[in-house]
Amino acid sequence: MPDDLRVGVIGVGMMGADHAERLVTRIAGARLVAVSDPDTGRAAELAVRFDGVRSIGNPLDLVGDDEVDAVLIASPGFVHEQQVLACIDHGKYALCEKPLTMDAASSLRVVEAEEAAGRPFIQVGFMRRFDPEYAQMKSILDGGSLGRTLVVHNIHRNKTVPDTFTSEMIVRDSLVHEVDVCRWLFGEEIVEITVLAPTPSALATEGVLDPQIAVFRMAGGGIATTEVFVTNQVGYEVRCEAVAEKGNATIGLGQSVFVRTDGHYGGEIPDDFRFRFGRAYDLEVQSWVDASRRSEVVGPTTWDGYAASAVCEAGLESLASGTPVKVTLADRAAARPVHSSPAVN
Ligand code: ISE
Repeated sequence: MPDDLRVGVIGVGMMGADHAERLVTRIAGARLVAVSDPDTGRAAELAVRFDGVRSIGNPLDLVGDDEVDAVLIASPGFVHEQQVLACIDHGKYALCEKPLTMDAASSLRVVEAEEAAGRPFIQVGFMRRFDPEYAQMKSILDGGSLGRTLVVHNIHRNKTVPDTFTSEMIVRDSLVHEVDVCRWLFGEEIVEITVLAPTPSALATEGVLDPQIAVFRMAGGGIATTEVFVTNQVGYEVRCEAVAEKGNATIGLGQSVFVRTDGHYGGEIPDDFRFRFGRAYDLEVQSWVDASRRSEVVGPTTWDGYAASAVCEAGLESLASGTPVKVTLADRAAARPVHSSPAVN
């Protein structure tokens, strides 16, 4: 293995700051060397907390910096395309938070840029694949003892989201996780999506369709349902049940320590994804660092990011029309196995 991977983080809001801290405190073989954020005060504040970390104003300068070997992109989705393309241009490995980009056409440009470069550089941050519970479920389903998977039911609830979170973001930023989970669990593409919205919660921001219910039809005939409810008030709840011919598997029941006290019994519900998926993020980033040091890319690919963007784009069309919308992928689909990335236990 070469020396430590020198990592720059672009975007140090909630998720980027969490990743920066993770790189410094929990990841082996990596060194955080630079951060960049449009809020330069926020970047500078984070940089001074750790030794040897520079704050670089322009994210593209961070990508091109000679002392940065690899880039973790945790900026908002609408700037991903430019930043990811810059990484490919400079031949630098990147872990890009979901969504890969904002629509299918721009995600396909990223796939094509990697193809033109002759090898992959980008891992997409679909971290549920690294969550030990999801990974175990995947290996049980792939093991075949339950027979063929017929149906998957997902629940994805956030306690609250910022007032700026729109109906479209519920599809592109939240539902996109289940889009990837279902492609990965079934090992097939999604060929049709319907997104329906019941009467919104009175606690949702005015005009925002929350909750939403999505139905995916899989290429092999399976069906998946997902409830996304981003202002559910209770806490962060992500569950998944796969129903197969001879049994079913459920994850996300949150059955950790069960306490009885003061007339109540039960466990804790985490407030947000940083806690529920903390271990998954650690495993994801460690796996990215290890692979980058070996000059490899593992985990979700740009094709996975592209397919998810295409499904979400069709999902937005369905949300507007209330009718099912077919998903059409570029011709390369045949050449790409859906679960090209290994399950990580
Ligand atoms: C956020 O961006 C995430 O990725 C979380 O996992 C998801 O639960 C949340 O709804 C998104 O806003």
